[in-house]
Amino acid sequence: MILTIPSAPYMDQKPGTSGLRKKVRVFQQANYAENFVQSVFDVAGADAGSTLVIGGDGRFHNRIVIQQAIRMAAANGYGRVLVGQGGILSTPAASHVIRKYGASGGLILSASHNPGGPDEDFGIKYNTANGGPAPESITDAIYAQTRVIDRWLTVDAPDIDLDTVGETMVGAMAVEVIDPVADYAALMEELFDFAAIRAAAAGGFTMAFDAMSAVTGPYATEILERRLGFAPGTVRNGEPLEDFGGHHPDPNLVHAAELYALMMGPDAPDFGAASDGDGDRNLIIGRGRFITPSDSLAMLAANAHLAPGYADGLKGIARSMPTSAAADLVAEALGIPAYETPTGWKFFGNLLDAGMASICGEESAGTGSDHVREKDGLWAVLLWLNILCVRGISADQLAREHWAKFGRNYYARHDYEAIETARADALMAELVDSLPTLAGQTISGLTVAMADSFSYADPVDGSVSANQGIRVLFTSGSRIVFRLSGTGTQGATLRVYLERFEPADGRLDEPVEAMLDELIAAAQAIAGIERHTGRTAPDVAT
Ligand code: VG1
Ligand code: CO
Repeated sequence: MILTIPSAPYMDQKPGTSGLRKKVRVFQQANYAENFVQSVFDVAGADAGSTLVIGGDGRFHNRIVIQQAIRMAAANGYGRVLVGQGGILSTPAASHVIRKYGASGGLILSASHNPGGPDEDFGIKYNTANGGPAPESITDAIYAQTRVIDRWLTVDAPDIDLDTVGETMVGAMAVEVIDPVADYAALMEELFDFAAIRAAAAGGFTMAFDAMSAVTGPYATEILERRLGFAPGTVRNGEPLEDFGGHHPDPNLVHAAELYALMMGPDAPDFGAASDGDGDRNLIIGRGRFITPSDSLAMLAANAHLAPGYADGLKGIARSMPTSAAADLVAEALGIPAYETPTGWKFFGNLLDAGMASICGEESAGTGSDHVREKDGLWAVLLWLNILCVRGISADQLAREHWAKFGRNYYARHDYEAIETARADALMAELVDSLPTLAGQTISGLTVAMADSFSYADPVDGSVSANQGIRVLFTSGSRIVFRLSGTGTQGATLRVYLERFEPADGRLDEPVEAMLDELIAAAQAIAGIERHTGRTAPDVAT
């Protein structure tokens, strides 16, 4: 029997860069998660009997929302729910499961790289039938619905056993608990030269993978240790924990400091990598050589043909606007189009569906391809392994060779976290006001060539997304981008992206900070960061 539970709207359920993210305590309020899930179902309007995928990154509060969402799906007319065992599905695995089983969509319960636990973050994201994050037209409609919602639907049924693979009925709906790893691992075997990687591992090639006590542990253990033969212990922090062991599951140089120290030390294995809370990000560090995510995108694109899944070449390369232009140079050399989209994976979906791009990437450690419709952490690690093992060179050698051919885009991102929202808004408003007069000015020795607020017109459906970040381009080819984060749950986070290009015959192996000195000073001057926020240095530099 379907129960209609009266409810009242919460006015703060606007999805950000990647779904709705709030503190767990916010999600624990009566009807809070239910209102959002019901709004998703109301907007999705799935055909009766269709399939819904549900998975999460295993963080605190996951199981409670999963059980509730299953009952609500039954009441909303879904015919079947596929849910990962233990409530676990990495974001890319969920995307694959949606596509493989023809589901009408999926709920991914994750706050990704944000910390987890009773006092930390939780999140809900809706993906559509193509396996990708719902586009803005849908997230806007979901938000509108959350502001008027007055009821949610459920059935009277007990919790299901999430830990045992198999099928149960909830009302008239079938719920199938699936192995979260099997389908994904099979897809990776299709795309990559596992034999070459296996041979290298057997021949002494070593690696370390830090799963950061998040969702990728079971995937990495199955693929790297069992199928590819890397030594037991290659996967570190491989058990998903509800609070990620108290750490931020964000694979950058600050939060994956232990891996970085290992890779720069005397006992470094040949290759190091890490992934984030929900398994869609990747960190790549060769022995003695950190590869920025922007460079990683370019280097993977330049060598992707060495993997069986990409042997026919790439159709195009897409990157988010703040990501460095290194990938554009590869696209130009390959004679394929390059696309520049706003931040967030949802903007790549149309390009991938239309067959206009094969590989996409973001400076925030997200890389992926048309094999799914999400960024994919382990996919990037496996493509790196495939390339290195087939070519028999190190990550450091590959990077040097790449720069010697294409030049180097020195790059860093500076994050100023938990700024008072009003101050951050004032800083951005003042930046916007200064745009008409910035061009021609010389700041910290750098002359501004062009400054604007980035607006994107989707080449497939024509939809326009404005106000996607402030770009300041200098006559030297350097660039600064300013934007506010859309994934934080506390105050505002200002992101400052710094990029300086050195041509192939330029200074290719200098310390990054030193190369970006002038740009860092210019960013302070242009945005008045200290004046607005009182901060003289970022909280996180990656
Ligand atoms: C950040 C990154 C963005 C990424 C998003 C989701 O967004 O900058 O590139 O797509 O997180 O990543 P923002 O708005 O905070 O800058 V994840 O791994 O949360 O799914
Ligand atoms: Co993520």
